[in-house]
Amino acid sequence: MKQDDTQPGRLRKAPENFLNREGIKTVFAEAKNGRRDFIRSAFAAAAASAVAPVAMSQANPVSSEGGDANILNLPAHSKGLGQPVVTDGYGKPSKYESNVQRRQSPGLTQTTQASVSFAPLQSLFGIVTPSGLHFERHHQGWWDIDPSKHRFMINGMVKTPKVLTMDEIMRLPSVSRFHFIECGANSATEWGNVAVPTCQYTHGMLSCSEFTGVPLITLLELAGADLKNGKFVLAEGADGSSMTRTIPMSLITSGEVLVAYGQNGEMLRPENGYPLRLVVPGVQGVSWVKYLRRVKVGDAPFATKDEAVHYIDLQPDGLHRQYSNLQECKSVVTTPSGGQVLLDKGFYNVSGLAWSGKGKIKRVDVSVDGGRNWKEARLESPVLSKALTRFSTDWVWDGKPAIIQSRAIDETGFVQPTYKQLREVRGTRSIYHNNAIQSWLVQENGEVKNVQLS
Ligand SMILES: Nc1nc2c(c(=O)[nH]1)N[C@H]1C(S)=C(S)[C@@H](COP(=O)(O)O)O[C@H]1N2
Ligand SMILES: [Mo]
Repeated sequence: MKQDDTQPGRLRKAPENFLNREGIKTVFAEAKNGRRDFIRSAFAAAAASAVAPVAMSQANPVSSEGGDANILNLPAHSKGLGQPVVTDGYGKPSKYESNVQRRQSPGLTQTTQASVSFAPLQSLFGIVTPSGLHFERHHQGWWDIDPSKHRFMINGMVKTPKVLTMDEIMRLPSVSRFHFIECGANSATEWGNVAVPTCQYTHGMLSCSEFTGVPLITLLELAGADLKNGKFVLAEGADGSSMTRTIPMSLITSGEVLVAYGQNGEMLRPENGYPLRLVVPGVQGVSWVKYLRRVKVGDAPFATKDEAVHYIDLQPDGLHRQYSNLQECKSVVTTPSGGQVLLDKGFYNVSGLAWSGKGKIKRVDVSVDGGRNWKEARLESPVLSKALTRFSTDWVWDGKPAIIQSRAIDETGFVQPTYKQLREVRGTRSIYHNNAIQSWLVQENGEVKNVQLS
């Protein structure tokens, strides 16, 4: 891929190239001016190039034959004394990585108190999101709560209501598990048509961490919860949004739901709910209540504001669907993706992420010709249930326009839908739960653009 002018040596073009007003205007204008026709004609002109497995050596990804002769001149860092150990605070990424940041979307109205930041998926490897790059969604801002003062209450249909301190919770047997969290509104801007340029904004309300905590069932049993008649649990946060969500008891008795304090080997970050958050694997982000202060056992769903008015799905017949908890099978190619620039023809490792709220990813197919031909991608291990799965495949770009897509299939056999299939069932005016196949157009000049095929 082309090097970013502002960052010598980088392989990826910085996403903020698309944050300037002109760039955003162009993307919107193109989307309006019948971009779909443009794509169709551009694509029809190009011979359909199928994905072919090719060994790296054959494809020769290194352009200049002999390489840089400067390799023989030792730089200062090979001859002098380096920096001493870092003992003055928390370790930080290289200054050359300062482009890799959470960002606010150019496709959303900006408020004075920003409430969503998107994870830079295009710059990440593997399946774990570094905690400082985890997306954020705050309904009423974030807090850094003093853990010594934080209390967690269990009440409702229980024998003995309890109020626990963090110390009391952290004495209990704990588990650590990798899970993805995806906001139900991820990809919401794309329901009507192309709206934002990069995968940071189309898919970046998605992250995956190793969470550590106590299974909620352990805490419910401590309080003597009525597990026979108690069919639902209300989870409540301690921030000003009074975030409250109903969790079905079946998810809790399976042992999957965690009252978590750990994230990627350390305590949760304040933005992500420090010191305590609910982890509800496979379920949309809003149910992962942060700053968790109370769970209440009940015998019916609670129909609170965040489940009666928000996070509901408008259907084509005008009715709303409530409690669409599970995040269905979905995937996205993160390299190459919108905003990146391919350096030249030749070999590229096409790589992306797949996930399903119903369990493990079984297979991911990749197409480079807009869905006419598909090839099964490699799944990187580990492939974990309700966690991100990394896939990749070999591709030799012939320099002609190409449309790159991925299609995930989970262990239940669910196949990720095309936009056409999704819109047939869900219409075009929905907000939440868009799991359609994403398309990236690689143009002849190497620039990659967000497009949709009708
Ligand atoms: N207490 C509380 N919990 C909350 C929220 C909130 O605003 N307050 N936002 C919810 C939403 S909508 C999402 S998508 C996730 C976001 O989690 P994150 O900020 O750790 O990425 O937290 C959920 N839990
Ligand atoms: Mo969300």
